[in-house]
Amino acid sequence: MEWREVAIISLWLIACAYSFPSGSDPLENGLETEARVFLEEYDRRSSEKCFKQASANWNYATDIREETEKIKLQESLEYAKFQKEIWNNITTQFKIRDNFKDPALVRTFKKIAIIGTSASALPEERLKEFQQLKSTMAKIYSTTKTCAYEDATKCDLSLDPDLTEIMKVSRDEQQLRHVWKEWHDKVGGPIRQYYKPYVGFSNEIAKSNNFSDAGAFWLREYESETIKEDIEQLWQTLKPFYQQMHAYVRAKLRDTYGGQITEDGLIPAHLLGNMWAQSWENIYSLVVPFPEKASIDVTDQMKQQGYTPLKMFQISDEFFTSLGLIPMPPEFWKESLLEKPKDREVVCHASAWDFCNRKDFRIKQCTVVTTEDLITVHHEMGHVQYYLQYKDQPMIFRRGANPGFHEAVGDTLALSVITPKHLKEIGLLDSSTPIDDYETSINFLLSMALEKIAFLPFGYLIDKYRWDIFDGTVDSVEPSNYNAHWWKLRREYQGLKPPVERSEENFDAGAKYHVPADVEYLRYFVSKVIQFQFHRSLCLEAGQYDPEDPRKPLHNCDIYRSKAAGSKLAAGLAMGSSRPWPEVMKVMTGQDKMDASAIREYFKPLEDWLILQNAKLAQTPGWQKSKNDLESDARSYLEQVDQLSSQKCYELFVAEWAYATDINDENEKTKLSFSLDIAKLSKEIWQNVTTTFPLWREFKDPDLVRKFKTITILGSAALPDDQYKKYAQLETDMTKHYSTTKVCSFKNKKTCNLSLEPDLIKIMRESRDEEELRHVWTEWHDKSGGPIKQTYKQFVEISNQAAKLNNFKDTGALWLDGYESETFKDDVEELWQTLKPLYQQMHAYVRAKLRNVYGDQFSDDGLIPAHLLGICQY
Ligand code: KAW
Ligand code: ZN
Repeated sequence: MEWREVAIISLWLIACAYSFPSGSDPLENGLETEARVFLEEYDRRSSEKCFKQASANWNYATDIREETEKIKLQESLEYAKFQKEIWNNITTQFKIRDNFKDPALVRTFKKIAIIGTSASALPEERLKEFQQLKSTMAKIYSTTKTCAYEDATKCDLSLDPDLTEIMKVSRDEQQLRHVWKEWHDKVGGPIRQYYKPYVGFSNEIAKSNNFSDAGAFWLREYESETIKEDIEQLWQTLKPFYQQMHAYVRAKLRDTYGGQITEDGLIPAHLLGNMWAQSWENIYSLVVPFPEKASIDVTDQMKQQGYTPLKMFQISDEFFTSLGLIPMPPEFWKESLLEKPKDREVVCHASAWDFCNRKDFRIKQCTVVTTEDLITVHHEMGHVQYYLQYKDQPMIFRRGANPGFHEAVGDTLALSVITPKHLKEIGLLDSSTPIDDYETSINFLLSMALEKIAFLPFGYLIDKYRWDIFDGTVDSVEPSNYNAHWWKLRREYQGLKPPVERSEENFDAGAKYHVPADVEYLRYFVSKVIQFQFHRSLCLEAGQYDPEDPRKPLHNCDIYRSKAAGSKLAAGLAMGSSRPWPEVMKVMTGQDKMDASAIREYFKPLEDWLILQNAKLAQTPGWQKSKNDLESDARSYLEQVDQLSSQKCYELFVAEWAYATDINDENEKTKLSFSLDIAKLSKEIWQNVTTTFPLWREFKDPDLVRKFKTITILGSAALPDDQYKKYAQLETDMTKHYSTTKVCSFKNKKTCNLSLEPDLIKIMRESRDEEELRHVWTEWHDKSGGPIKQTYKQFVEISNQAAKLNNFKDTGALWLDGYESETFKDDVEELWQTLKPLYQQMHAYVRAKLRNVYGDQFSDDGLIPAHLLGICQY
């Protein structure tokens, strides 16, 4: 992108008319006056340097050769030297630049300083290495050829136009798969080795500018602290609509590709009419809602009418000027490259150029006569229109209000151009075709959504991916999972899967232009949202849209020939980046925020139709998560559960403690209600787990599986609420009875207030009076055990019922499960058998000794009466 930065930095001077406005404040600090003089000189020099560099870049991009590459690299180093020099001057001469009174001056210096720091971040040798690295990646992308499906020896197919065309028109799954694989293997693969060093260089430069990494450095252009959150929120608002589209398209693709669409709900990435599955308008014919009604694919018409690339640009220019906007200057028509030359290699990916001399603006595009390219032509023309509108700004402000604005200009106009109404007007749609009926509108809106809505997750994930690489998230997980992470995001956001097996030999992100070309991509996501805000505002201005009038819906609006709309647009564009973007947006739309309401409104009839249609076709929007994603979701779910249940557990224990230390009705009630609460919570968790993570047993992380095992064994909480209540009451009744049973004294039969602890225990321990011991033993067993026999029976029944709900045969089996061993019962038996002889020796010895004390109590059977052993319970 260095040439564009050049374009932005230069040209500030040349004529006083557009030089930096001099301060009118007579008290202005002398340094500020000096600063203005400095800036004028800077502007003059930088525009010259920019022109030189842009020319060298152009010569390379329109004729890829070693020689042109060498010159391009030399010029970019020259330019960096100049930036370094400026940086040194600024830091020595204008140390207090942040305290200038004129805020425009402060803004200017801030922007120049960043460019300067970037150039100074690396010593010349390393900068050269970095530039070479980028050039190599971009060259691989632009010059790679692939082999044909029908003929493995024919290996001269380029992306533009060959592969793009096949991806667009072929419905042969094998051929599509072949083309997809060829491109991704042959471009992504070789780029992979350069990408890591590229990331290192990029981060180094970002850090020298006090940004945490290159991702944060890119985001600075949006001048907002909350940009990441704002984007995420926009995506969340639009995601349900995307998922409806995805479900509908998936169902339709099944009709064509049958078995390719599998249970997991993911769409294979080669079936969507585009190499990156980034927009899907090329499969319109496979998914058209009302085939008998009109469609806006006017490619055939264009061909029939003998359209050429030049004609497409003229049509676009005419639309711009119809709004009172600036026509393309003669230099544009003379110097632009609008078709792919046959005699040399060029960078075919479209771009729009500013040569920083206020005269020379060009487009380079390997234009093909299709509807899709007609839109791209408008897109590129939008960039040039922006250049023309802000050409009188100081160089440093000759930039989009933010990168998304630059991408949105041409697209905004194209929203009018592509309406059936406009296509009729320019003779691309037969004037007798009915277009005002519901079915035609749905056809039209679906074709638009295939371009705009399908694009959204792609527009978001490319930079999400690179943010994760720049900030180390990706490398820190595993040494090298660049490609796995790419497919993780492709799956998560777009609901796609690779058509063939991928590995870490591949680098599929590298097969998308902007990755090797080092172009930030969030701009296109932003553009897709804000172009509808611009469209709505311009349509209101043109009187073409009325929210109250159903005959004037937003999607039918065509601003053609509206000077009012044109001047509103121009007012915003002419500001360049001289003010923060919310101010510019305010000028253009009256709003100062990005907002999805316009795009939602535009597509509202289609969204409603899709919801209904999916319901009819029994299509559930969404797709299966990958095991890894499920595992990390599961992990965070468990963390939540842990927090919640430790809180609940604490409350229950407080209540149980209160009850155990003061048995009364009130405390009993509280305790029971807390335990019911916990049982309900456990059940809810169990239900969530079984619906959200039904396959938790297959998780890779054994720790996670263990945790799930624990929380999915509910114990008594598995009982239905009323049964659980009964169970808890029975348990409380029994333990209460045990704890509160009183018995009568042996010595004084009328005293009946002896408790187990300490009274009975003491007697059992200390008394040697056989009759007293027998009395106490009998009293305790009769009074504590006897009355709960019925309760216990019920308790056994209900607790077995709970065990069964947990898939155990009875409560005993559930208890044993806690020992996590299949052989536990046998193991215990074996232990017992080992210890039994010792026990029997003890028994015989104690029996002999006891016989000395209680002689007549012992009979021949060898048994010891249970009340003579000192402890009550035996
Ligand atoms: C798209 C955009 C509009 C309409 C349909 C579309 N389909 C897909 C996209 C997004 C994206 C893509 O192809 O993935 N579109 C482009 O890349 C169009 C090319 C560009 O005009 O955006 C071009 C890209 C570029 C950037 C930097 C160096 C080289 C090429 N951007 C510019 O020319 C440009 C001009 C002025 C300011 C900023 C960028
Ligand atoms: Zn663009």
